[in-house]
Amino acid sequence: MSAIQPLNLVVDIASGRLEPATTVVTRRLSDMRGMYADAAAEAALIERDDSVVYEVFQYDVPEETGQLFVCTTVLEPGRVGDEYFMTKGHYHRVRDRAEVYYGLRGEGQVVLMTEDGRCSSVELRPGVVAYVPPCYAHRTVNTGSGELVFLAVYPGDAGHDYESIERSGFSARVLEYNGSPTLVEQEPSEGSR
Ligand code: M6P
Ligand code: ZN
Repeated sequence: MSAIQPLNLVVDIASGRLEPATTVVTRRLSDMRGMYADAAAEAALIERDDSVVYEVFQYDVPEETGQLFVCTTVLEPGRVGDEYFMTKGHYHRVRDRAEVYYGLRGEGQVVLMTEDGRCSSVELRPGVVAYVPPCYAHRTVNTGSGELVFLAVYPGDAGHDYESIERSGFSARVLEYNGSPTLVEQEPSEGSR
């Protein structure tokens, strides 16, 4: 790829799209099979309409130290059983690469997990920055009734490690509990499916 020249990127808050975006990723429920706790509810929803859960609009840069990827994510509202719609989640392939999320519309949480499996969460809403420190797995959850839209910036050489999450999951999930989003620890057996 040729060197990136200085440029402006524009976020359309209404649609959540980043312009220009050179990569657009669309993930449906069927692309996330096995990630939600309630397998029966997940299968039923996929059977019914296999809805889009989220889209990512990214401006690609060379995958090199010193570069920064910029992208927006539009995460739809919804639930699989009691569990709110969420992103797949990942570690960075180069573990010690951090990331910043900036909330633009809607409400949600970023679930963070250390490599030894300790989970916590931080808020995401308009005007709020969520800081993902080096070495943490991260997943975004939409706990609101409208779309969750946020901007993310992360190092060009970070990469995505989805396999570790597909193998072991997150050790906590955000579930609706008595009407409120609650971070619930999972049994180790479930986390290590
Ligand atoms: C954020 C960033 C992206 C990521 C996207 C969706 O925008 O962290 O790098 O791709 O969320 O998350 P995931 O890749 O885990 O599906
Ligand atoms: Zn990341």
